[in-house]
Amino acid sequence: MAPKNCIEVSFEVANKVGGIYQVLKSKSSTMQKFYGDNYWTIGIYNEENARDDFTPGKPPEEVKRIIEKFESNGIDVKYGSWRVPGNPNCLLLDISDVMDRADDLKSELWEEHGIDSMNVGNDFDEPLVWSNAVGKLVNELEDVLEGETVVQMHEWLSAPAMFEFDSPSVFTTHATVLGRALSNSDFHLQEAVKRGEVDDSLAEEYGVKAKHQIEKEAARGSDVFTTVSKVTAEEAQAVLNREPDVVLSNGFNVEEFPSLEELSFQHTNKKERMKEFLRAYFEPYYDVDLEKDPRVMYISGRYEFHNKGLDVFIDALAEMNEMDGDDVFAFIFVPSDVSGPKDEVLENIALYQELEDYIDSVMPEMRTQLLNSLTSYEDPGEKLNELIEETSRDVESLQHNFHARDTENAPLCAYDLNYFEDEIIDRLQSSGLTNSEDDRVKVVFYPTYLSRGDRLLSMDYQDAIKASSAGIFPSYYEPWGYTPVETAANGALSVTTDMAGFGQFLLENTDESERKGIRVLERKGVSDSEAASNLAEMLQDIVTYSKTEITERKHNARRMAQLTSWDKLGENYRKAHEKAIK
Ligand code: U2F
Repeated sequence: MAPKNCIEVSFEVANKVGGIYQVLKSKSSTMQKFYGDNYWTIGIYNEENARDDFTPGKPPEEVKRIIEKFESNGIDVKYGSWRVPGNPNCLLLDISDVMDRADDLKSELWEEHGIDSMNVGNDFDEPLVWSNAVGKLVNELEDVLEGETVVQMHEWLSAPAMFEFDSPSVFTTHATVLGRALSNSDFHLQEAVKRGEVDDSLAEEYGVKAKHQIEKEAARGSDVFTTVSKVTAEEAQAVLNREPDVVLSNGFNVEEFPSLEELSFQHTNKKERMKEFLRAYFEPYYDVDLEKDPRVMYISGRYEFHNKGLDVFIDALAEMNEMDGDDVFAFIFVPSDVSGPKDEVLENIALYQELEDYIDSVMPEMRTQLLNSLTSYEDPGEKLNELIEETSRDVESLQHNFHARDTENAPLCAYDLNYFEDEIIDRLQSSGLTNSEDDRVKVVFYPTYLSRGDRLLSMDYQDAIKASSAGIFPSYYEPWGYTPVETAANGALSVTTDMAGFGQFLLENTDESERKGIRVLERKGVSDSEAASNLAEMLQDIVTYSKTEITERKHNARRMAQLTSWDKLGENYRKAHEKAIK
């Protein structure tokens, strides 16, 4: 028997942070198929994100009473719907006025659960205060909802809610906090997982003690414990000492994306925009060949240098840099702490735009004079000549300004960072990728989330994918990995690895001959340097595909992404919820 109501709790409901947002968003219509109007989502209120994601609404009477109760207790609960397919019910909690409760809650964590949060950072207090309020809200909601309710929670951030209610619960972890921290260091996580035990004391050493303890408590105490792939299930067992009851592989709805025909049209337009950016970025220093269809690839994701395979990606680019072939452009879309776009880059773009505006402004007059002189029997073409002379003078001066850079290399990073030493820039420089004229591989490190109003690329992330040829994700630690799936859905080729949940899913469900559009790089039992060389070969292969081959492979990539459709994988959530009720 399935429960009648489902309350889904996550910090990423209507709050775009990372991969969990994508899980919830893409799954939303499937959940509504299961639960109809009895599907509720609960998140944190973040004014900026809510503006794009949340439609306020008028709450039903019984919910209004709950909201009033919370209000008198200092918490503003927003009622409405989340603007994702299906527009599910959504409650967002604004806890900004009650943050001073964090200390009392930490004492409670210690006294009642033995969780030591003495030395936590700022990123602990907000989820704790929010999650505690969520637990209380769930209790109230349960009282007014008819029939049985299951509460589906994601990540340690929502876990403290469980300490407040008794409803059947499913706790899903999308990685383990400790596993992620260990894996991004020199620690051999895979070996420890194989041995079946990862020592708790490591959590303190790696600065994640409180989060780890909460996660472990949630894994232990939930009715049903789940994670997103087999690889993370093994890790969870070793790190949290409970074997997940169900694996909830991450689905995706490719059918919500434009058709490949439509994408091919969009690719042409968006690539023009990207080429303009590359022209403005590099041409002030030297010529780059943008006339032939340039190959543009990118990596994206959180700044976890080793986990996300940034090291292997850069090393592979460095090897490619020594190989023969046309110029290749590589973007690194990895957000970091930035103060703003580099003045130098902004100036280059402004000068390029001046050139563009000037050309746009003289074209109509040039056209008229040209037509005049071509059609007239009397016009000796003097005006046209004058105009051409004047235009050449202007153009020369504009061109001079555009080429006036006295440095030889184009910048590696499009933004100013708020700190000195950066691992990505250091690795680029030490591996000889310096954006000099001779480099075959030109790199742009773009350390911020993409947005249309950023004054540089002026594209959102989805558009940047559409403009590119391939997304490369050589992850070492990746519970699932949405980025290669999204890349394929947007009509570009992609690379994942056998260490990523999604990569393993492909290996288990397809033959090698079927995987033409999404390649799976071997990282298991392979040294980093060997993986980088294999990736360099793969990339060299990808940038030399013919047009027909690319089209064929793009179709194949879409088919691969379709294998993860929520129509099929959503069933696992239902199973987990039924189990929790039992
Ligand atoms: C875990 O989380 P992650 O946040 O590391 O998740 P990814 O799967 O790498 O997804 C990153 C998301 O960020 C988005 C992009 C992805 O959906 O579309 N994004 C963006 O919106 N703008 C940008 O400029 C760049 C990226 C875990 F580590 C993953 O393995 C799991 O897949 C994930 C969900 O279970 O949870």
